[in-house]
Amino acid sequence: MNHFGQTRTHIARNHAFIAPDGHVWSNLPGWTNSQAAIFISPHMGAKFTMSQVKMGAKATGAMPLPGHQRFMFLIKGHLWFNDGQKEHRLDPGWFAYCPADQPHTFRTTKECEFILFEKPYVPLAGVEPPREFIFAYETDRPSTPFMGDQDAQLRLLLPDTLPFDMAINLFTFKAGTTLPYVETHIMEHGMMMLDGGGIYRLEDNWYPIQAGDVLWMGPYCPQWFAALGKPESTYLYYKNINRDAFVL
Ligand code: UGY
Ligand code: MN
Repeated sequence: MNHFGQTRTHIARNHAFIAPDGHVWSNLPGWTNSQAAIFISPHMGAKFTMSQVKMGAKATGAMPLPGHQRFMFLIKGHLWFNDGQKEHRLDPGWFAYCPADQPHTFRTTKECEFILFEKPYVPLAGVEPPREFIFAYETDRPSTPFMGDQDAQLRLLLPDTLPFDMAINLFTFKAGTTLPYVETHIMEHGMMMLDGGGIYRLEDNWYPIQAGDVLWMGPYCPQWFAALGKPESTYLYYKNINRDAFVL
């Protein structure tokens, strides 16, 4: 379908709404038979990257840059991930956390897709950085009501402890549920709507949002969400945490 110059995508100085109609896929250095759409990057002012990766059959991946950690969340197919000790099979809903500079490889037999976050690790004096890989399934993590609201359930996929400078969370809202207030905070977010949808407010813009849409919220971007029209809405999102404001 030709959209005659129309798109829902909107890139602002401190936030972005990225709809699937505009995705452009490109090769990743060192990877074979794989392509990525890099939604969020330092080129737009973010301090992390968020991409969707499609790996073809019999494809292989490469390490991130030195000092960079990585988080992979499977959305289609399956991936074989080797942490040097053993090979782990990751299916949709499974995720892998790779600490910075920990050697690993991964490969496919058939096609797969995942959401990839990468971030330079920010060391903290006196605290040992994470050294262990993490492999788990989303419901292996407990879900807790957000600020007491049973209809807004938050799942932290990574430990919220000082060695970790990033969080990746799943947030599930019953239809008609909202964030309790318009949040404005120093931390950034990169998020993808996985199920359902609603209305997302970013700064003074209001976006109808549905599964497959991606948002970047820069530092201090006022943000609010109302889930509409489906039994439940779930989004996956990144947040930088646990560091002094000057290096967060
Ligand atoms: O973790 C958060 O800041 C979360 N409540 N923000 C959001 O969902 N936009
Ligand atoms: Mn927030």
